[in-house]
Amino acid sequence: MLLVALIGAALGGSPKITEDVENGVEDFRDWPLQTISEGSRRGSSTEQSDQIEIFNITESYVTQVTIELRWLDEAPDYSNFENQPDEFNFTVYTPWDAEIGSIGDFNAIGAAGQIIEIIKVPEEGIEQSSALGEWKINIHCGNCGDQTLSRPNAGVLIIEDNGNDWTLTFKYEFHTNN
Ligand SMILES: [Ca+2]
Ligand SMILES: [Ca+2]
Repeated sequence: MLLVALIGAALGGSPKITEDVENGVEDFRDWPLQTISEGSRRGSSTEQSDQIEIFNITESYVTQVTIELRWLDEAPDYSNFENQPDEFNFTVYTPWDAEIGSIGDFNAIGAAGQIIEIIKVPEEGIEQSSALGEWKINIHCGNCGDQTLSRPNAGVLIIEDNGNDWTLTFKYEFHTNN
C-alpha cells in the first residue's frame, strides 16, 4: 500500500489509479452514479396506526436512499368547514440493522404534507454493498384533525377525520459501470 502511494507520488499521478491498474480491477468509486426509483406506492392509514411497507434493493454500491411520504387531507364536506391537519412520520429499518426515524409533521390546512428522508450509506457500507436487501418502512399516522366550522362562535360541531391516504416513494443512488 505504501509502495503504491510512493509510486503514485513519484509519477505525479493519482495513487488510486496506480493501485487500480496494479490490481487489474476497476474501482467502483470511478463508476458514474445512477438513480433508480422504485416508483410510488399508495396506501391509506387510520388515525394512530402503523403500517409496514417493504422495498428491496438489488444493486451493489448504493450510496444513498431517498424516501418521501406525501399526503393530502380530504376536502371539507361543506364550505363552512375546514379540515384540521393530519400527522405522519415514518421509521426506516435498513438491511444493516440501523433504525432511522423521520421527523413528524402535520400538513397545512388545504395543502399537502410531505416528509423527505435522505439516508446516506456509511463509506464502508458502500464498499460492502450493505444496502442490498430489504428496507422496511413503518408509516405512522398520528393525530388526524377533524373538520371544524371555520366561522368563529359557531359552536363545537365537528365532522370526524379518521385517517388519510398517502403516497410513498423510494429511490436510491448507486455506482454502476453498466
Ligand atoms: Ca384532517
Ligand atoms: Ca384526513
